Amino acid sequence: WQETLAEGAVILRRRAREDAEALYQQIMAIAEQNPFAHRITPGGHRMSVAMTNCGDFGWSVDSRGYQYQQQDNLNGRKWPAMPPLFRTLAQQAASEAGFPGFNPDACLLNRYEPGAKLTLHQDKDEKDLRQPIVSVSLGLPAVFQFGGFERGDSTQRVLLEHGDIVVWGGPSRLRYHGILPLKPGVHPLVGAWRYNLTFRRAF
Ligand code: MD5
Ligand code: FE
Repeated sequence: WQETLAEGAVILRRRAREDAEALYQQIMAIAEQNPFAHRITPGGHRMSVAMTNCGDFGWSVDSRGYQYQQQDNLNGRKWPAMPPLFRTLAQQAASEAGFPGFNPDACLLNRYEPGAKLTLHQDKDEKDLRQPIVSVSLGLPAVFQFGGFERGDSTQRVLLEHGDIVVWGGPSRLRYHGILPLKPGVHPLVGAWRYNLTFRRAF
C-alpha cells in the first residue's frame, strides 16, 4: 500500500502496524533511559515537541544551535543503543521505497502532545544529504505539511496515521515540511500522544 507523494518521497501506509506494540514498548524503554525533553532553541523558545534519541548519534538543540552528538547535552549521557527492531524496520522500509543499503546511525524520537507542532523547516544537519530519512508515525494522527524547496512555496497536506512510514529521499530530502498543531484525542495503544521516529544517517 505504497504511494509516491513527489519524486523520492514514498509513503508506506500502515507499514509499521504489526510492529507497533513492540515499537511502542521500545520507545518506553528508551525514554526510561533518557527521558523526552522540551529543548530550548537558540532563539530562546521552548519546543512544543519533546525529543529524545537512540543510536550512535542524536540530534539536539541548545543555545549554541543544532547538532548531532553522541551524548545528550542535557545530562551528558550517551544515547541508548538503537534497538535491532528499529534498525531492521528502517532498512526494510528504505529498501522498499527504492533506497537499498540505508544504515541509520541516528534515530530521533519526537513526542507530540495536543497542540504541539513543528513549524516549516528543512532537515540539513546531516553530512550526506543523498541518504534518505525514514519516518515512522505512531499514535494520534497528524497533518503533515509537505512544501517545496523554498519556505514560501505552497504546501500539500498529508494525514499521517498510526503505523504509517514515509521515506524521504532524492529531491524530496530537502523539501520544507512541518506538522500542524496536534488535535487532542486518545489512541488505544499510545494514549493522548503522537510519536514519530526518524531514522537518519548523520555522518
Ligand atoms: C515528524 N519530523 O513527523 C517529522 C517527520 C523532524 C521532522 O520533520 O525534523 O524531526 S520527518 C519529515 C521529513 C524529513 C525529511 C524531509 C522531509 C520530511 N521532506 O522533504 O518533506 O515528526
Ligand atoms: Fe524535519
